[in-house]
Amino acid sequence: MIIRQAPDLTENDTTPYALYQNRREFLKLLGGTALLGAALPPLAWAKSAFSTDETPTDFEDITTYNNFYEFGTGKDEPAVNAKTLITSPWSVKVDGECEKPGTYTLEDILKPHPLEERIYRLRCVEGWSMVIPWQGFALGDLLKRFQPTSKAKFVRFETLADPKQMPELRHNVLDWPYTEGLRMDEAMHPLTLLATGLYNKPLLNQSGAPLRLVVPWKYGFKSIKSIVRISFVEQQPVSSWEKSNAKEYGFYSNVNPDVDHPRWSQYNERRIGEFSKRKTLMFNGYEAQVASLYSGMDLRKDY
Ligand SMILES: Nc1nc2c(c(=O)[nH]1)N[C@H]1C(S)=C(S)[C@@H](COP(=O)(O)O)O[C@H]1N2
Ligand SMILES: [Mo]
Repeated sequence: MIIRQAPDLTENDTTPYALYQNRREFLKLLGGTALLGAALPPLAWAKSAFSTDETPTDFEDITTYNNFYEFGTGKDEPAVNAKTLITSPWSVKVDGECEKPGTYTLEDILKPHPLEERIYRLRCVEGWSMVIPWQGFALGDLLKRFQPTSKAKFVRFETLADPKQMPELRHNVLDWPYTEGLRMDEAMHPLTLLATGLYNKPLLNQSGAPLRLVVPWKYGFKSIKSIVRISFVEQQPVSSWEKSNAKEYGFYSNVNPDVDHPRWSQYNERRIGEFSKRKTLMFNGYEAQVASLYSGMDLRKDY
């Protein structure tokens, strides 16, 4: 087993927002939607100390093999159906236990935050995984701006729920809006990312445009897409998955090869694009960085 050293947290290797803005201007010059999927000149993204050096999964696989139940439960459906999602204008409602609640435009949200590249493993609870080169910034840097009070023990997130844009909302597969939550220290952890792009392109709708969470040491379903609401709360929130089946989906949902899902083993995983299976790593390989968050907890009970 490969044991990675914990990265140097003080290393500052981010891409300035100005550079990102220039790039956006540049992309506009090249001309709108024709660009999607086209080869783009590489931007000198500084690679985060948090990035894995494993080979990223193909762009095609990352953007056509998805879970986004609002657009259908088939893996191929979000890429086809999510075209109806309107991502501009976009705003995020911030409420609950904080000094600066309000409704913020996407521009307000993004402006002060330099984007950086983070190449992360993503492990779905169903037993497949990918390696995704995200662009984004630490969620904690955003949350601090809203000045959470001492009562804020958890953060709750909601995805947009608009039946006009999301065909699957007609069916009660899950309790909409899709809801997720993190403990405050998990939300503030420097690995926890708000992603705005992948492979140097703005997120496609199926990937959770314009803003999605990425919590790489937890099963993929914690990484909620197309976020429209962030709430600071005192009580542990109940996610859509926990509500649908609490025995199978707990609040923590840390990747853990020693704790099986009630209906299948979590011992190994299939990396999309690969044939043979590989062993699943504790905390999805981020043990050195996050194990201390759970010291003293029984991870069989708090699954
Ligand atoms: N709103 C919303 N977010 C979601 C989901 C979803 O169905 N709806 N699926 C989750 C699951 S189960 C996984 S594995 C990841 C998949 O992300 P990807 O499609 O970008 O690989 O998104 C998560 N976020
Ligand atoms: Mo998943």
